[in-house]
Amino acid sequence: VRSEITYVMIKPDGVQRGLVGEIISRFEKKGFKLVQLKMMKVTKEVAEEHYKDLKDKPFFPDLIGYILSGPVVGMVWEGQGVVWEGQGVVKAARKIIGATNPLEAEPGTIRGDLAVQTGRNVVHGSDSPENGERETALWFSGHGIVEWEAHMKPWLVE
Ligand code: DAT
Ligand code: MG
Repeated sequence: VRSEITYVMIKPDGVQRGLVGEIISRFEKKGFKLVQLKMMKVTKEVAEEHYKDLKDKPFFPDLIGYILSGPVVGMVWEGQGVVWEGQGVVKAARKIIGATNPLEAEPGTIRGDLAVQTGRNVVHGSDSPENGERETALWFSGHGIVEWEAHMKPWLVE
């Protein structure tokens, strides 16, 4: 079995505000391993599939409009032994991202530091290992991840 992965996406506001480097840098500096990365124009089909669990929510049309409003940067991160509260990179990445509502996100998190509104919360992170796999397959349409040997792991974990 392969390591747990999470799909992280810089939303159109993050791209337009010039936060791509800042956001990537936070995961990179934490010690996660980048295994996929792409800038892309989103299609309605992919956006709706990505957020299918929310399709009955009143904010769904606005959410899809937001995600379609400009290019996004999608990436996949592996945790390299990171475990937080018994779970891997998915949970740890969401800790770095912060609460859905940026006004409730702690300072030091991406949303807590860089965003002010739920409807412009700059970044997405998978909410389960299953969704990490599902979203990676969806956004990278079966291209999978790049297998490479990162040499930092023994410097991150005992
Ligand atoms: P998250 O992005 O933290 O995983 P989610 O999966 O519950 O949050 O919702 C996906 C996105 O939908 C979220 O980033 C912003 C939008 N959203 C969620 N709840 C909302 C609400 N109550 N009003 C407006 N937009 C909302
Ligand atoms: Mg979510």
